[in-house]
Amino acid sequence: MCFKSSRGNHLLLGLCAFLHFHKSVSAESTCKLKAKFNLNGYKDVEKKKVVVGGMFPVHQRVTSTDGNTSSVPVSSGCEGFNFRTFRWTQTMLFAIEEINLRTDLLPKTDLGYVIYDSCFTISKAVEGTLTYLTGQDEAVPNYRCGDGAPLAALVGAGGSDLSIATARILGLYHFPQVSYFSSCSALESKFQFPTFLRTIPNDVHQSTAIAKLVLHFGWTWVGTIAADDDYGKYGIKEFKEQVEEAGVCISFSETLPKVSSPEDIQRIVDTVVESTAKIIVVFSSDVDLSPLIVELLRHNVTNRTWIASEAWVTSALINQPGVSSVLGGTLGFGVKRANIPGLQSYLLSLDPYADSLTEEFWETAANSTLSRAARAVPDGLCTGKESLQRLNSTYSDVSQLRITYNVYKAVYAVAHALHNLEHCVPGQGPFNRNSCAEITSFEPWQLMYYLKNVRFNVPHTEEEIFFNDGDVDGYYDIINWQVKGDGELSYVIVGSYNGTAQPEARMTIQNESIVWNNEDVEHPRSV
Ligand code: TCR
Repeated sequence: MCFKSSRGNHLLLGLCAFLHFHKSVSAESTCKLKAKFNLNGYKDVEKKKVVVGGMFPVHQRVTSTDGNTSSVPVSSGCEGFNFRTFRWTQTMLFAIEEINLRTDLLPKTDLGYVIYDSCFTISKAVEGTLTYLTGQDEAVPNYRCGDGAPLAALVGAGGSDLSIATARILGLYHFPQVSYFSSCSALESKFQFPTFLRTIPNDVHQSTAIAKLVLHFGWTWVGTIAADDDYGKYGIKEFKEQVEEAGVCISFSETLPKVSSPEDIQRIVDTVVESTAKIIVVFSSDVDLSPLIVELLRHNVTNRTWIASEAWVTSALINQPGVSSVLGGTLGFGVKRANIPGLQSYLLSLDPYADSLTEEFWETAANSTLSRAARAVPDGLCTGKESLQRLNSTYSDVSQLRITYNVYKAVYAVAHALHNLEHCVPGQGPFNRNSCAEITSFEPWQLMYYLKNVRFNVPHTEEEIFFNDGDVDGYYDIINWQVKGDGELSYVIVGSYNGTAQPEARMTIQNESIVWNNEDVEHPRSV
Protein backbone atom coordinates (compact mmCIF):
# COMPACT_ATOMS: atom_id res chain seq x y z
CA MET A 1 0.00 0.00 0.00
CA CYS A 2 1.18 3.48 -0.68
CA PHE A 3 -0.64 4.89 2.29
CA LYS A 4 -0.71 4.11 5.87
CA SER A 5 -4.21 3.89 7.03
CA SER A 6 -7.37 2.71 5.48
CA ARG A 7 -10.00 4.56 7.36
CA GLY A 8 -8.45 7.22 9.46
CA ASN A 9 -5.87 9.75 8.54
CA HIS A 10 -4.97 10.49 5.05
CA LEU A 11 -6.32 8.82 2.00
CA LEU A 12 -8.53 5.90 1.77
CA LEU A 13 -6.99 4.01 -1.01
CA GLY A 14 -3.52 4.29 -2.29
CA LEU A 15 -2.74 1.57 -4.71
CA CYS A 16 0.51 1.63 -6.52
CA ALA A 17 0.41 -1.08 -9.09
CA PHE A 18 3.75 -2.62 -9.89
CA LEU A 19 4.09 -1.96 -6.26
CA HIS A 20 7.10 -4.19 -6.19
CA PHE A 21 9.25 -1.19 -6.85
CA HIS A 22 7.53 1.21 -4.52
CA LYS A 23 9.42 1.91 -1.38
CA SER A 24 6.63 2.14 1.16
CA VAL A 25 4.82 -0.93 0.09
CA SER A 26 4.18 -3.84 2.34
CA ALA A 27 5.45 -7.15 1.09
CA GLU A 28 1.99 -8.57 1.13
CA SER A 29 0.32 -6.24 -1.32
CA THR A 30 3.44 -6.29 -3.46
CA CYS A 31 3.14 -9.98 -4.13
CA LYS A 32 -0.55 -9.83 -4.69
CA LEU A 33 -0.44 -7.20 -7.36
CA LYS A 34 2.50 -8.75 -9.05
CA ALA A 35 0.69 -12.04 -9.10
CA LYS A 36 -2.33 -10.36 -10.58
CA PHE A 37 -0.30 -8.94 -13.42
CA ASN A 38 1.42 -12.27 -13.98
CA LEU A 39 -1.88 -14.04 -14.22
CA ASN A 40 -2.88 -11.73 -17.00
CA GLY A 41 0.18 -12.21 -19.08
CA TYR A 42 2.37 -9.50 -17.65
CA LYS A 43 5.71 -10.94 -18.71
CA ASP A 44 8.22 -8.26 -19.26
CA VAL A 45 9.53 -7.00 -15.96
CA GLU A 46 11.86 -4.71 -17.86
CA LYS A 47 9.07 -2.62 -19.33
CA LYS A 48 9.10 1.10 -18.69
CA LYS A 49 6.61 2.32 -16.17
CA VAL A 50 4.31 5.27 -15.85
CA VAL A 51 1.85 5.93 -13.05
CA VAL A 52 -1.64 7.28 -13.69
CA GLY A 53 -3.46 8.84 -10.75
CA GLY A 54 -7.14 8.29 -10.10
CA MET A 55 -9.51 10.09 -7.78
CA PHE A 56 -13.05 8.93 -7.09
CA PRO A 57 -15.63 9.92 -4.49
CA VAL A 58 -16.05 6.42 -3.07
CA HIS A 59 -17.28 7.55 0.32
CA GLN A 60 -20.12 10.02 0.48
CA ARG A 61 -18.92 12.37 3.20
CA VAL A 62 -16.26 12.95 5.82
CA THR A 63 -17.00 11.94 9.38
CA SER A 64 -17.74 14.92 11.57
CA THR A 65 -14.97 15.90 13.94
CA ASP A 66 -15.42 16.96 17.55
CA GLY A 67 -13.83 20.37 16.99
CA ASN A 68 -11.31 19.68 19.74
CA THR A 69 -8.35 22.04 19.36
CA SER A 70 -6.25 20.77 22.22
CA SER A 71 -4.75 17.81 20.42
CA VAL A 72 -2.88 17.31 17.17
CA PRO A 73 -5.45 17.61 14.39
CA VAL A 74 -5.78 14.57 12.16
CA SER A 75 -7.31 14.46 8.76
CA SER A 76 -10.90 13.29 9.04
CA GLY A 77 -12.05 9.85 8.00
CA CYS A 78 -14.79 9.13 5.50
CA GLU A 79 -18.06 7.24 5.66
CA GLY A 80 -21.00 6.14 3.52
CA PHE A 81 -19.65 3.62 1.01
CA ASN A 82 -20.95 4.17 -2.53
CA PHE A 83 -21.15 1.07 -4.73
CA ARG A 84 -21.61 3.00 -7.92
CA THR A 85 -18.46 5.08 -7.57
CA PHE A 86 -16.54 2.03 -6.41
CA ARG A 87 -17.51 0.42 -9.72
CA TRP A 88 -15.85 3.42 -11.41
CA THR A 89 -12.55 2.76 -9.58
CA GLN A 90 -12.64 -0.85 -10.73
CA THR A 91 -13.31 0.29 -14.29
CA MET A 92 -10.13 2.34 -14.21
CA LEU A 93 -8.21 -0.76 -13.13
CA PHE A 94 -9.98 -2.78 -15.82
CA ALA A 95 -8.99 -0.28 -18.54
CA ILE A 96 -5.40 -0.19 -17.32
CA GLU A 97 -5.18 -3.96 -17.34
CA GLU A 98 -6.67 -4.09 -20.82
CA ILE A 99 -4.14 -1.52 -22.07
CA ASN A 100 -1.22 -3.33 -20.47
CA LEU A 101 -2.17 -6.51 -22.30
CA ARG A 102 -2.33 -4.84 -25.70
CA THR A 103 0.58 -5.03 -28.04
CA ASP A 104 -0.46 -2.13 -30.25
CA LEU A 105 -0.94 0.49 -27.55
CA LEU A 106 2.02 1.40 -25.36
CA PRO A 107 3.75 -1.93 -26.14
CA LYS A 108 6.91 -1.09 -24.30
CA THR A 109 5.43 0.61 -21.28
CA ASP A 110 3.30 -0.58 -18.40
CA LEU A 111 0.74 1.65 -16.76
CA GLY A 112 0.45 1.64 -13.00
CA TYR A 113 -1.96 3.52 -10.84
CA VAL A 114 -2.45 5.26 -7.53
CA ILE A 115 -6.05 5.76 -6.55
CA TYR A 116 -7.44 8.23 -4.02
CA ASP A 117 -10.83 8.63 -2.45
CA SER A 118 -12.07 12.23 -2.59
CA CYS A 119 -15.10 11.43 -0.36
CA PHE A 120 -17.36 13.95 -2.20
CA THR A 121 -15.44 16.61 -0.23
CA ILE A 122 -13.21 19.45 -1.45
CA SER A 123 -10.68 19.21 1.37
CA LYS A 124 -10.17 15.50 0.71
CA ALA A 125 -9.71 16.15 -3.00
CA VAL A 126 -7.07 18.79 -2.30
CA GLU A 127 -5.34 16.58 0.24
CA GLY A 128 -5.27 13.72 -2.27
CA THR A 129 -3.89 15.93 -5.03
CA LEU A 130 -1.05 17.17 -2.88
CA THR A 131 -0.25 13.66 -1.76
CA TYR A 132 -0.27 12.51 -5.35
CA LEU A 133 2.13 15.23 -6.43
CA THR A 134 4.47 14.99 -3.51
CA GLY A 135 4.30 11.30 -2.64
CA GLN A 136 3.41 10.62 0.97
CA ASP A 137 4.15 13.46 3.30
CA GLU A 138 6.78 15.53 1.56
CA ALA A 139 5.69 18.98 0.51
CA VAL A 140 7.80 18.88 -2.64
CA PRO A 141 6.13 18.21 -5.96
CA ASN A 142 7.98 16.13 -8.51
CA TYR A 143 7.27 12.91 -6.81
CA ARG A 144 8.15 9.80 -8.76
CA CYS A 145 6.49 6.55 -7.87
CA GLY A 146 8.93 3.87 -6.83
CA ASP A 147 11.86 3.48 -9.20
CA GLY A 148 11.32 6.92 -10.63
CA ALA A 149 8.36 6.14 -12.86
CA PRO A 150 6.87 9.47 -13.89
CA LEU A 151 3.33 10.42 -12.93
CA ALA A 152 1.22 10.71 -16.04
CA ALA A 153 -2.02 12.54 -15.34
CA LEU A 154 -4.78 12.53 -12.78
CA VAL A 155 -8.05 10.86 -13.73
CA GLY A 156 -10.64 12.51 -11.47
CA ALA A 157 -11.46 14.05 -9.06
CA GLY A 158 -15.23 13.66 -8.72
CA GLY A 159 -17.85 16.41 -8.85
CA SER A 160 -17.03 19.80 -10.32
CA ASP A 161 -16.43 21.54 -7.01
CA LEU A 162 -13.74 18.96 -6.23
CA SER A 163 -12.17 19.20 -9.69
CA ILE A 164 -12.13 22.99 -9.55
CA ALA A 165 -10.01 22.71 -6.41
CA THR A 166 -7.67 20.02 -7.73
CA ALA A 167 -7.36 21.61 -11.19
CA ARG A 168 -6.12 24.82 -9.62
CA ILE A 169 -3.29 22.97 -7.89
CA LEU A 170 -2.44 20.76 -10.86
CA GLY A 171 -2.55 23.79 -13.15
CA LEU A 172 0.23 25.39 -11.12
CA TYR A 173 2.45 22.46 -12.08
CA HIS A 174 1.15 22.23 -15.68
CA PHE A 175 -0.03 18.78 -14.75
CA PRO A 176 -2.85 17.27 -16.84
CA GLN A 177 -6.13 16.19 -15.27
CA VAL A 178 -8.73 14.19 -17.19
CA SER A 179 -12.12 14.20 -15.55
CA TYR A 180 -14.84 11.63 -16.16
CA PHE A 181 -17.70 13.54 -14.54
CA SER A 182 -16.92 17.15 -13.68
CA SER A 183 -19.23 18.77 -16.16
CA CYS A 184 -19.59 22.30 -14.78
CA SER A 185 -19.23 25.10 -17.32
CA ALA A 186 -16.87 27.00 -14.97
CA LEU A 187 -14.19 24.44 -15.81
CA GLU A 188 -14.13 25.51 -19.45
CA SER A 189 -11.93 28.52 -18.65
CA LYS A 190 -8.47 27.71 -19.97
CA PHE A 191 -7.19 30.79 -18.18
CA GLN A 192 -8.15 29.36 -14.79
CA PHE A 193 -7.78 25.66 -15.56
CA PRO A 194 -5.10 25.37 -18.23
CA THR A 195 -4.48 21.64 -17.89
CA PHE A 196 -8.04 20.39 -17.34
CA LEU A 197 -9.69 18.05 -19.87
CA ARG A 198 -12.81 15.90 -19.58
CA THR A 199 -14.63 13.02 -21.21
CA ILE A 200 -18.05 14.23 -19.98
CA PRO A 201 -19.70 17.02 -21.97
CA ASN A 202 -19.71 20.56 -20.64
CA ASP A 203 -23.05 21.27 -18.87
CA VAL A 204 -23.67 24.27 -21.08
CA HIS A 205 -25.00 21.74 -23.57
CA GLN A 206 -27.21 20.11 -20.97
CA SER A 207 -28.69 23.38 -19.68
CA THR A 208 -29.42 24.36 -23.27
CA ALA A 209 -30.98 20.97 -23.90
CA ILE A 210 -33.24 21.24 -20.84
CA ALA A 211 -34.27 24.75 -21.89
CA LYS A 212 -35.09 23.46 -25.37
CA LEU A 213 -37.18 20.66 -23.85
CA VAL A 214 -39.20 23.13 -21.76
CA LEU A 215 -39.80 25.35 -24.78
CA HIS A 216 -40.59 22.33 -26.97
CA PHE A 217 -43.55 21.42 -24.75
CA GLY A 218 -44.61 25.03 -24.29
CA TRP A 219 -44.34 24.92 -20.50
CA THR A 220 -44.56 28.39 -19.05
CA TRP A 221 -44.13 27.85 -15.30
CA VAL A 222 -41.31 25.77 -13.93
CA GLY A 223 -39.69 25.31 -10.53
CA THR A 224 -35.97 24.64 -10.11
CA ILE A 225 -33.99 22.76 -7.49
CA ALA A 226 -30.18 22.91 -7.43
CA ALA A 227 -27.52 21.14 -5.42
CA ASP A 228 -25.52 23.51 -3.25
CA ASP A 229 -22.39 23.14 -5.35
CA ASP A 230 -20.93 24.36 -8.61
CA TYR A 231 -22.70 21.67 -10.61
CA GLY A 232 -26.15 22.65 -9.36
CA LYS A 233 -25.63 26.39 -9.33
CA TYR A 234 -24.04 26.84 -12.74
CA GLY A 235 -26.38 24.30 -14.35
CA ILE A 236 -29.55 26.01 -13.12
CA LYS A 237 -28.22 29.52 -13.76
CA GLU A 238 -27.52 28.74 -17.40
CA PHE A 239 -30.92 27.05 -17.78
CA LYS A 240 -32.76 29.98 -16.22
CA GLU A 241 -31.04 32.54 -18.38
CA GLN A 242 -32.07 30.67 -21.48
CA VAL A 243 -35.72 30.06 -20.62
CA GLU A 244 -36.35 33.45 -19.07
CA GLU A 245 -35.20 35.06 -22.28
CA ALA A 246 -37.91 33.06 -24.02
CA GLY A 247 -40.59 34.23 -21.58
CA VAL A 248 -40.83 31.22 -19.26
CA CYS A 249 -41.46 32.05 -15.60
CA ILE A 250 -39.56 30.46 -12.73
CA SER A 251 -42.01 29.92 -9.90
CA PHE A 252 -39.45 28.82 -7.34
CA SER A 253 -35.71 28.16 -7.03
CA GLU A 254 -34.62 25.96 -4.18
CA THR A 255 -31.18 24.76 -3.08
CA LEU A 256 -30.60 21.30 -1.61
CA PRO A 257 -28.53 21.26 1.58
CA LYS A 258 -25.09 19.60 1.46
CA VAL A 259 -25.21 18.47 5.06
CA SER A 260 -28.34 16.77 6.26
CA SER A 261 -30.95 19.34 7.29
CA PRO A 262 -34.49 18.04 7.82
CA GLU A 263 -35.82 21.62 8.09
CA ASP A 264 -34.45 22.61 4.70
CA ILE A 265 -35.82 19.45 3.12
CA GLN A 266 -39.22 20.09 4.70
CA ARG A 267 -39.21 23.64 3.37
CA ILE A 268 -38.51 22.39 -0.14
CA VAL A 269 -41.29 19.80 0.11
CA ASP A 270 -43.71 22.58 1.18
CA THR A 271 -42.62 24.75 -1.71
CA VAL A 272 -43.14 21.94 -4.19
CA VAL A 273 -46.56 21.11 -2.74
CA GLU A 274 -47.77 24.71 -2.69
CA SER A 275 -46.46 25.77 -6.07
CA THR A 276 -48.67 25.73 -9.12
CA ALA A 277 -45.69 24.74 -11.25
CA LYS A 278 -45.97 21.08 -12.13
CA ILE A 279 -42.66 20.91 -13.96
CA ILE A 280 -39.59 20.80 -11.75
CA VAL A 281 -36.03 20.86 -13.05
CA VAL A 282 -33.46 19.32 -10.68
CA PHE A 283 -29.74 19.81 -11.21
CA SER A 284 -28.09 17.71 -8.51
CA SER A 285 -26.09 14.59 -7.80
CA ASP A 286 -28.12 11.59 -6.67
CA VAL A 287 -26.46 11.68 -3.25
CA ASP A 288 -27.66 15.22 -2.53
CA LEU A 289 -31.12 14.65 -3.99
CA SER A 290 -32.00 11.40 -2.28
CA PRO A 291 -33.15 12.84 1.12
CA LEU A 292 -35.66 15.06 -0.69
CA ILE A 293 -37.06 12.13 -2.65
CA VAL A 294 -37.57 10.19 0.58
CA GLU A 295 -39.62 13.07 2.00
CA LEU A 296 -41.61 13.60 -1.20
CA LEU A 297 -42.54 9.93 -1.07
CA ARG A 298 -43.57 10.19 2.55
CA HIS A 299 -45.83 13.12 1.69
CA ASN A 300 -47.04 11.35 -1.45
CA VAL A 301 -46.33 14.34 -3.68
CA THR A 302 -47.57 13.11 -7.05
CA ASN A 303 -48.77 14.63 -10.31
CA ARG A 304 -45.52 16.45 -11.05
CA THR A 305 -43.12 16.00 -13.95
CA TRP A 306 -39.50 15.94 -12.88
CA ILE A 307 -36.74 16.93 -15.27
CA ALA A 308 -33.54 15.10 -14.33
CA SER A 309 -30.02 16.27 -14.91
CA GLU A 310 -27.54 13.64 -15.97
CA ALA A 311 -26.22 13.04 -12.44
CA TRP A 312 -29.38 11.35 -11.18
CA VAL A 313 -31.15 10.26 -14.32
CA THR A 314 -30.25 6.58 -14.03
CA SER A 315 -29.25 6.44 -10.40
CA ALA A 316 -30.15 3.37 -8.39
CA LEU A 317 -29.92 5.50 -5.26
CA ILE A 318 -32.95 7.50 -6.45
CA ASN A 319 -34.75 4.70 -8.26
CA GLN A 320 -35.64 2.77 -5.11
CA PRO A 321 -38.68 0.51 -4.84
CA GLY A 322 -41.83 2.55 -4.45
CA VAL A 323 -40.73 5.81 -6.05
CA SER A 324 -42.78 5.34 -9.19
CA SER A 325 -45.79 7.27 -7.84
CA VAL A 326 -43.59 10.33 -7.38
CA LEU A 327 -41.02 9.93 -10.14
CA GLY A 328 -42.81 7.96 -12.88
CA GLY A 329 -42.85 10.09 -16.03
CA THR A 330 -39.54 11.76 -15.25
CA LEU A 331 -37.67 13.05 -18.28
CA GLY A 332 -33.93 13.43 -18.12
CA PHE A 333 -30.65 13.61 -19.92
CA GLY A 334 -28.05 10.89 -19.90
CA VAL A 335 -24.56 10.98 -21.40
CA LYS A 336 -23.59 8.34 -23.95
CA ARG A 337 -24.10 4.79 -22.79
CA ALA A 338 -21.92 1.87 -23.83
CA ASN A 339 -21.37 -1.82 -23.32
CA ILE A 340 -17.87 -2.66 -22.20
CA PRO A 341 -17.28 -6.33 -22.94
CA GLY A 342 -15.46 -8.12 -20.15
CA LEU A 343 -16.12 -5.44 -17.55
CA GLN A 344 -18.80 -7.30 -15.66
CA SER A 345 -16.78 -10.46 -15.24
CA TYR A 346 -13.84 -8.31 -14.17
CA LEU A 347 -16.02 -6.62 -11.56
CA LEU A 348 -17.29 -9.95 -10.31
CA SER A 349 -13.85 -11.48 -10.05
CA LEU A 350 -12.78 -8.89 -7.51
CA ASP A 351 -10.26 -10.13 -4.96
CA PRO A 352 -11.74 -9.20 -1.57
CA TYR A 353 -8.31 -8.67 -0.07
CA ALA A 354 -6.84 -6.59 -2.90
CA ASP A 355 -6.65 -3.44 -0.76
CA SER A 356 -8.38 -1.82 2.17
CA LEU A 357 -11.08 -0.15 0.08
CA THR A 358 -11.99 -3.44 -1.52
CA GLU A 359 -12.17 -5.08 1.89
CA GLU A 360 -14.49 -2.35 3.05
CA PHE A 361 -16.58 -2.75 -0.08
CA TRP A 362 -16.93 -6.43 0.59
CA GLU A 363 -17.83 -5.96 4.20
CA THR A 364 -20.40 -3.31 3.39
CA ALA A 365 -21.89 -5.37 0.60
CA ALA A 366 -22.10 -8.52 2.68
CA ASN A 367 -22.86 -6.56 5.82
CA SER A 368 -20.26 -8.53 7.71
CA THR A 369 -16.62 -8.59 8.69
CA LEU A 370 -14.14 -10.27 6.39
CA SER A 371 -12.54 -13.25 7.97
CA ARG A 372 -8.80 -13.30 7.43
CA ALA A 373 -8.67 -16.97 8.30
CA ALA A 374 -10.07 -19.03 5.50
CA ARG A 375 -10.81 -21.85 7.95
CA ALA A 376 -14.03 -22.34 9.82
CA VAL A 377 -15.95 -19.11 9.53
CA PRO A 378 -17.76 -17.96 12.64
CA ASP A 379 -21.24 -16.54 12.17
CA GLY A 380 -21.32 -13.00 10.90
CA LEU A 381 -18.00 -13.22 9.14
CA CYS A 382 -17.74 -13.55 5.43
CA THR A 383 -15.23 -15.49 3.44
CA GLY A 384 -14.92 -13.36 0.36
CA LYS A 385 -16.55 -16.12 -1.60
CA GLU A 386 -20.08 -14.77 -1.38
CA SER A 387 -21.49 -14.29 -4.80
CA LEU A 388 -21.03 -10.64 -5.65
CA GLN A 389 -23.87 -10.73 -8.06
CA ARG A 390 -26.18 -11.71 -5.27
CA LEU A 391 -24.67 -9.26 -2.78
CA ASN A 392 -24.84 -6.02 -4.62
CA SER A 393 -26.39 -5.21 -7.90
CA THR A 394 -25.44 -1.52 -8.15
CA TYR A 395 -21.79 -2.46 -8.20
CA SER A 396 -22.06 -5.13 -10.85
CA ASP A 397 -25.02 -3.78 -12.82
CA VAL A 398 -23.59 -2.92 -16.22
CA SER A 399 -26.85 -1.97 -17.92
CA GLN A 400 -26.36 1.78 -17.67
CA LEU A 401 -22.66 2.39 -18.17
CA ARG A 402 -22.52 6.11 -18.72
CA ILE A 403 -20.10 7.69 -16.23
CA THR A 404 -18.35 4.32 -16.07
CA TYR A 405 -17.84 4.61 -19.82
CA ASN A 406 -16.39 8.09 -19.30
CA VAL A 407 -13.87 6.65 -16.83
CA TYR A 408 -12.90 4.08 -19.43
CA LYS A 409 -12.46 6.79 -22.08
CA ALA A 410 -10.39 8.95 -19.73
CA VAL A 411 -7.89 6.14 -19.05
CA TYR A 412 -7.63 5.43 -22.78
CA ALA A 413 -7.05 9.11 -23.53
CA VAL A 414 -4.07 9.11 -21.17
CA ALA A 415 -2.74 5.86 -22.66
CA HIS A 416 -2.98 7.17 -26.23
CA ALA A 417 -1.27 10.42 -25.28
CA LEU A 418 1.55 8.43 -23.64
CA HIS A 419 1.77 6.16 -26.66
CA ASN A 420 2.17 9.14 -29.01
CA LEU A 421 4.74 10.66 -26.68
CA GLU A 422 6.72 7.44 -26.65
CA HIS A 423 6.56 7.04 -30.43
CA CYS A 424 7.76 10.53 -31.24
CA VAL A 425 10.32 10.46 -34.06
CA PRO A 426 13.59 12.08 -32.98
CA GLY A 427 14.18 15.30 -34.86
CA GLN A 428 10.48 15.63 -35.72
CA GLY A 429 9.11 16.19 -32.26
CA PRO A 430 6.83 19.03 -31.23
CA PHE A 431 9.12 20.60 -28.68
CA ASN A 432 12.06 22.97 -28.79
CA ARG A 433 14.08 22.41 -31.99
CA ASN A 434 11.80 19.53 -32.94
CA SER A 435 12.84 17.49 -29.96
CA CYS A 436 10.85 14.69 -28.36
CA ALA A 437 10.05 13.85 -24.74
CA GLU A 438 11.22 10.64 -23.12
CA ILE A 439 8.67 8.19 -21.70
CA THR A 440 10.91 7.62 -18.69
CA SER A 441 11.43 11.26 -17.83
CA PHE A 442 8.86 13.51 -19.51
CA GLU A 443 7.54 16.67 -17.94
CA PRO A 444 3.81 17.10 -17.22
CA TRP A 445 3.46 19.92 -19.78
CA GLN A 446 4.88 17.65 -22.46
CA LEU A 447 2.22 15.03 -21.80
CA MET A 448 -0.34 17.86 -21.81
CA TYR A 449 0.67 18.65 -25.39
CA TYR A 450 -0.12 15.08 -26.44
CA LEU A 451 -3.37 14.93 -24.47
CA LYS A 452 -4.66 18.10 -26.07
CA ASN A 453 -4.00 16.66 -29.50
CA VAL A 454 -5.09 13.10 -28.89
CA ARG A 455 -7.57 11.50 -31.31
CA PHE A 456 -8.58 7.86 -31.01
CA ASN A 457 -11.42 5.40 -31.30
CA VAL A 458 -12.65 3.86 -28.07
CA PRO A 459 -12.31 0.05 -28.08
CA HIS A 460 -15.59 -1.84 -28.59
CA THR A 461 -17.70 1.24 -29.36
CA GLU A 462 -15.46 2.89 -31.96
CA GLU A 463 -16.60 6.29 -30.76
CA GLU A 464 -14.01 8.85 -31.81
CA ILE A 465 -12.62 10.94 -28.96
CA PHE A 466 -10.77 14.22 -29.26
CA PHE A 467 -10.71 17.33 -27.14
CA ASN A 468 -11.73 20.76 -28.26
CA ASP A 469 -10.20 23.12 -25.73
CA GLY A 470 -10.44 20.29 -23.23
CA ASP A 471 -14.10 19.53 -23.96
CA VAL A 472 -15.83 16.73 -25.87
CA ASP A 473 -19.01 17.00 -27.97
CA GLY A 474 -22.29 17.49 -26.13
CA TYR A 475 -24.41 14.45 -26.86
CA TYR A 476 -27.24 13.17 -24.60
CA ASP A 477 -29.97 10.55 -24.65
CA ILE A 478 -33.35 11.79 -23.49
CA ILE A 479 -34.61 9.24 -20.99
CA ASN A 480 -38.16 8.70 -19.76
CA TRP A 481 -38.96 6.83 -16.55
CA GLN A 482 -41.83 4.53 -17.42
CA VAL A 483 -43.76 2.47 -14.90
CA LYS A 484 -43.97 -1.20 -15.80
CA GLY A 485 -46.75 -3.55 -14.77
CA ASP A 486 -45.01 -4.59 -11.57
CA GLY A 487 -44.61 -0.96 -10.47
CA GLU A 488 -40.92 -0.90 -11.29
CA LEU A 489 -39.46 1.87 -13.37
CA SER A 490 -37.68 1.32 -16.63
CA TYR A 491 -35.56 3.84 -18.50
CA VAL A 492 -36.81 4.34 -22.03
CA ILE A 493 -34.88 6.44 -24.53
CA VAL A 494 -37.35 8.80 -26.18
CA GLY A 495 -35.02 11.13 -28.01
CA SER A 496 -31.59 12.66 -28.15
CA TYR A 497 -29.75 15.96 -28.12
CA ASN A 498 -26.70 16.61 -30.24
CA GLY A 499 -24.96 19.90 -29.48
CA THR A 500 -22.88 19.78 -32.62
CA ALA A 501 -25.83 19.67 -35.05
CA GLN A 502 -27.44 22.74 -36.60
CA PRO A 503 -29.55 24.61 -33.99
CA GLU A 504 -32.90 23.43 -35.37
CA ALA A 505 -31.75 19.82 -35.66
CA ARG A 506 -30.21 19.47 -32.22
CA MET A 507 -33.09 17.88 -30.37
CA THR A 508 -35.12 14.96 -31.62
CA ILE A 509 -37.90 13.67 -29.42
CA GLN A 510 -40.66 11.16 -30.00
CA ASN A 511 -43.58 12.76 -28.15
CA GLU A 512 -45.78 9.72 -28.56
CA SER A 513 -43.24 7.41 -26.89
CA ILE A 514 -43.28 9.40 -23.66
CA VAL A 515 -45.30 8.13 -20.72
CA TRP A 516 -46.28 10.89 -18.28
CA ASN A 517 -47.65 10.51 -14.81
CA ASN A 518 -49.19 13.91 -14.84
CA GLU A 519 -52.95 14.04 -15.13
CA ASP A 520 -53.07 15.66 -18.54
CA VAL A 521 -53.19 12.93 -21.13
CA GLU A 522 -51.16 14.62 -23.80
CA HIS A 523 -48.23 16.35 -22.29
CA PRO A 524 -48.53 18.09 -18.94
CA ARG A 525 -49.19 21.80 -18.82
CA SER A 526 -47.12 23.63 -16.29
CA VAL A 527 -49.87 25.82 -14.88
N1 TCR B 1 -21.26 16.17 -13.09
C1 TCR B 1 -21.46 16.58 -11.71
C2 TCR B 1 -21.42 15.46 -10.72
C3 TCR B 1 -22.03 14.26 -11.29
C4 TCR B 1 -22.44 13.08 -10.65
C5 TCR B 1 -22.88 12.22 -11.68
C6 TCR B 1 -22.49 12.69 -9.30
C7 TCR B 1 -22.27 14.06 -12.65
N2 TCR B 1 -22.77 12.83 -12.86
C8 TCR B 1 -23.38 10.95 -11.38
C9 TCR B 1 -22.98 11.42 -9.00
C10 TCR B 1 -23.44 10.57 -10.03
C11 TCR B 1 -22.04 15.12 -13.62
C12 TCR B 1 -20.46 17.66 -11.37
O1 TCR B 1 -20.35 18.05 -10.20
O2 TCR B 1 -19.82 18.12 -12.30
